Amino acid sequence: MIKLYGFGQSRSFRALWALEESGLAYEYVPVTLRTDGAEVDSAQHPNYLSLNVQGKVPSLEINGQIITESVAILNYIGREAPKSGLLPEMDTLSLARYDELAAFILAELEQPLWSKGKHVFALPEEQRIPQMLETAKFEFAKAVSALDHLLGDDDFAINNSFTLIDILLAQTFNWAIRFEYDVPEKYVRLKERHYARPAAKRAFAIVE
Ligand SMILES: N[C@@H](CCC(=O)N[C@@H](CS)C(=O)NCC(=O)O)C(=O)O
Repeated sequence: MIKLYGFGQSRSFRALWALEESGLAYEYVPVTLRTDGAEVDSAQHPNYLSLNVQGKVPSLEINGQIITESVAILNYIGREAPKSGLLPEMDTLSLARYDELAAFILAELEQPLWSKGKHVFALPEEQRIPQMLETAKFEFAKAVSALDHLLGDDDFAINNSFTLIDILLAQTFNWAIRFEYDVPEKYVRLKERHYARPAAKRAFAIVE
């Protein structure tokens, strides 16, 4: 049995959505972030820290083995559910395009969003730098322009079918919208199109 540890619409939502798309059997275990480690559902509780030393989500437990990092978890789900098409059979070049987009979304597109999170609430107060917020907006706009060149005009990012990359993109733009970044209309529409999928709605109902 697969167990997903997650929190709300955080990065763990990517994995929850992918599990709903995959048809795999799983259990969802909600944890709370930045809460007192004495609370049993806290990601700072010793039980959770023994699974994920950083006290972060998502974590996926597979027969007692723990996998962290949302992209590794998504790829695991895609490989375990080949019929879902989430991670389709690809030639080497398409696979390189897939890896390129996954790396870009994590290293370039989400980083300015996480900068805001870190400098508004996640870092200890004495480590926060308020000026980072303007820099983060600037970096996000640059990443969005670069993404325009990486994506084609299709409804889906890869091979004109829904894959894990579409989950990554939609969840990251949802995050940007919630954090009040300037998101171009076409990416607002991308997010809305993919969040209208039945599996996304089911995942959303679990966390709301
Ligand atoms: N690179 C990791 C990042 C995981 C991460 O930072 N998760 C955030 C939630 S979106 C978290 O658990 N933060 C806990 C904290 O900051 O205390 C991934 O993609 O899974």
